[in-house]
Amino acid sequence: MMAASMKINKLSRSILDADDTIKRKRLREDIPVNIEHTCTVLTNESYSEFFERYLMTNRPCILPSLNTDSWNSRKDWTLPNGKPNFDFLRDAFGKACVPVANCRKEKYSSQLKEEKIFSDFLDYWQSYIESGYSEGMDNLYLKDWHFIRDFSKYKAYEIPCGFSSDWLNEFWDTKTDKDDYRFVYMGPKGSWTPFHADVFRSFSWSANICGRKKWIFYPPGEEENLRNKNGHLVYDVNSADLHDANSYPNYSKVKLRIEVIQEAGEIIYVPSGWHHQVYNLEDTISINHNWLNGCNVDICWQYIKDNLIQVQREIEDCRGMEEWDYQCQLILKANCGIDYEEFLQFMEVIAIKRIKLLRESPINQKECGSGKIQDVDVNYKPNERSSTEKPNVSEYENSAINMRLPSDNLDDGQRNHCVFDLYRVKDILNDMIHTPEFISLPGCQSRANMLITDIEKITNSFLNS
Ligand SMILES: O=C(O)CCC(=O)C(=O)O
Ligand SMILES: [Fe+2]
Repeated sequence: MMAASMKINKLSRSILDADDTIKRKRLREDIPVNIEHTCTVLTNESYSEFFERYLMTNRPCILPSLNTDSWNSRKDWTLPNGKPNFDFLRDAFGKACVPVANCRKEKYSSQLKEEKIFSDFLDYWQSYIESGYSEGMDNLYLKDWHFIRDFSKYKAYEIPCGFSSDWLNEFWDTKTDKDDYRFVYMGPKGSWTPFHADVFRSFSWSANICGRKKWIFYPPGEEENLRNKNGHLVYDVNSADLHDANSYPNYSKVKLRIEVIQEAGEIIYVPSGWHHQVYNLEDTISINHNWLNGCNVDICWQYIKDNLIQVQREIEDCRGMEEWDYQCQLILKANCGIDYEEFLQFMEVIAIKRIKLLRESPINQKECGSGKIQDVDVNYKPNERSSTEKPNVSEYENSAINMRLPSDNLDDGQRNHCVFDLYRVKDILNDMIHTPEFISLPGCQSRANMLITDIEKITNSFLNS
């Protein structure tokens, strides 16, 4: 099992100066018509620039293979000719149970999926290659394999520093019903992923261990033109159906579609809410993560609120029923994977870790409180809290989020990052406490208010120092 970890990188102070920076920087007018191939090697030194240039602006880019050249997976999983090393993969991981999609079979607007033993999948893949990718055979795609969860001791890769502010995995690692958003994909030439945007409208990054992918992107908002008359998103953006104006009445309004090829070793960064469809142009293996942080948490929160509105519409006819709001939250959790109370827990976990870090590492010990707090590792399990219990900072400090905190005192750049994160959480909390469905949840309003007060206390002492 992988211990939860958080890495705090350095952010320049300028990020804290303009309060509206994020939304201002995401303006639709300056969406590029091409995906930039940067030469950025993601290091501690380039972190702040990458953060401001791509994460805050929510613009995609492709990063060079220098970022993955040292990964074990690139050495062990591939042959010198760039093809997958089937023998290594079979010996090392053959017994694992893996999710496999059938790219030729659509079911409920996604690909039909089944579980397979990994060595059987590899046998299939090799025979498909030997058949010359016969049309008569299925095209199977291993996807969404929680590889790190299954093989945590094998260090397949290192998370590139530009992607390390990852609240999503940081939070999910603290939960008892652990889940994560760290995946391996393996598919033969011609395998593909239908049109979608990522879970919770998170970011994703995807690194090609071997092979090549073609990505087709539509910037946020453009997907509205790719819905049929019933409001369903098209499954395949290359389908001829789109040209039938009766079925897809808004297709002619599409302004921008961007295609890009990602080569072996390169990493693509997929921003929040950018819908995409992906093809493997060769036998391809990739590693990807979904992640969220202060740059896109507002997009995620808006997405959850929009989902609740949809749920409310669906069960409008029983609005008079007892516990209608509660039922809506249950359906929201089922549809979306999270409900309002859990989203509050998410914000609490993220904020309280940072408050703790700033308290442990104050610039001015007298102003900021008690100075060094002991490292603790006890039993806090966020999802066991009943919604009426109020959290407080000390409760989280005495908690078993087995976290790997920076061992030394934070430097200025890391403190800036914590403050940036806390500002972003505070923005969300301020929106929550003005949302009627949130206010009506027992105990949540006071928890949010308490956290806002704690955040203000620590960030004000930081700014005044
Ligand atoms: O590589 C693929 O087939 C899909 C990957 C994807 O959708 C993503 O990384 O967001
Ligand atoms: Fe995706």
